[in-house]
Amino acid sequence: MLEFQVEDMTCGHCVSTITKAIKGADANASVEVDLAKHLVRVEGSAGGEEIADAIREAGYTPVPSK
Ligand SMILES: [Cu+2]
Repeated sequence: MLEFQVEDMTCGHCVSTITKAIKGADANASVEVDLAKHLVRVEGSAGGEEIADAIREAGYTPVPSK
């Protein structure tokens, strides 16, 4: 499982943008978001860099936390 801290993810719109971006990089990924803690958890086949790039391209700043 991959986990990212995304401090600039602040509302439901951010959550859906980020979720879509991750699924664009890995269609079968399961994405779990804890908005209050600004955490994004991803279970899938893509690597951490690939997922981080997708989040960055969506305009957010992921910091790997695991
Ligand atoms: Cu937002």
